[in-house]
Amino acid sequence: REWQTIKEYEQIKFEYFEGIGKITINRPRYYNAFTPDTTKEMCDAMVICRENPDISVVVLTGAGDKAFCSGGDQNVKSTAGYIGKDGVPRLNILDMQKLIRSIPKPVVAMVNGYAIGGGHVLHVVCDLSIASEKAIFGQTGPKVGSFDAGFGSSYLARIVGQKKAREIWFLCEQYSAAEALEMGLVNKVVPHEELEDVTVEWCNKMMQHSPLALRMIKAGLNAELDGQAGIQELAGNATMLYYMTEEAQEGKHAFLEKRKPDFKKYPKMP
Ligand code: 2NE
Repeated sequence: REWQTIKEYEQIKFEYFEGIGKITINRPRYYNAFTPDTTKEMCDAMVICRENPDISVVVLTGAGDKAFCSGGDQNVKSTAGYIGKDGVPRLNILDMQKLIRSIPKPVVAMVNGYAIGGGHVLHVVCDLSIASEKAIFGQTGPKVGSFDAGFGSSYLARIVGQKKAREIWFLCEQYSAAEALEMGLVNKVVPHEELEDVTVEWCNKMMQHSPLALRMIKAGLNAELDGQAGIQELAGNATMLYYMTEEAQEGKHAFLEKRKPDFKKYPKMP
């Protein structure tokens, strides 16, 4: 499979293959821990995935065979966040979480190794997680002086239940891929060497289906949990679909032609 580079970055790889945009955190030396600059690059690539009509599905993974992502890079953790090139402390991984959640396309975590701390949260917020048999999962926050009480807790609890989510955060244990599957934390576990093949197979299956239907399902599943921000997403999709109707076009045309709109001719469905 020949992945084509979409854009060059310093700390991630961003590639394309037959409808799939693949974002790979490329810091294997640090088990793919992210700095604010890594995250900035991931967000940039994610926005390109949202805007590019040739990309139907996004895959998120880590370089090498040790780690998917080990969370925030502890070397650059400061007193008010993680410090990047500009010297400003920030927690911009939350921006990436929001982008994963709101992009109207499926995002698949291809978990090739450790998914730990903020790296674990990243796979949690993806729509689907496919794990190598070698993958290991867990939160470490309370052990290393951090926590994610946002999606990393509430959405995790929606997935594995309140008791298990509290266990994961309070005990900071590590879980095998089999245990993750057992608790519904991942969708599938596959032999390490088959990870990309199976991920691409799943992407291909999704790409055979109606993108609008997948988009509406994602927005609807988000809306149930995300309060007004979730409703905004769902409503934005409804508006887009409404704009595609003749009825909505009539309103615009009438305004531009300086006449009264005639909405009577449009059907009122039961
Ligand atoms: C991932 C894990 C369990 C792997 O353990 P092991 O024993 O297999 O490898 P090792 O030797 O610990 O790691 C290999 C190299 O990667 C670096 C290590 O320092 C080590 O480097 P050297 O000693 O060879 O120089 N490395 C690994 N993770 C790193 C990290 N996060 N930052 C910088 N360097 C890292 C084990 O490495 C581990 O537990 N890693 C730390 C996981 C962690 O606590 N992450 C931060 C959680 S907080 C967070 O991510 C967060 C949040 O909670 C809320 C919001 C935003 C972020």
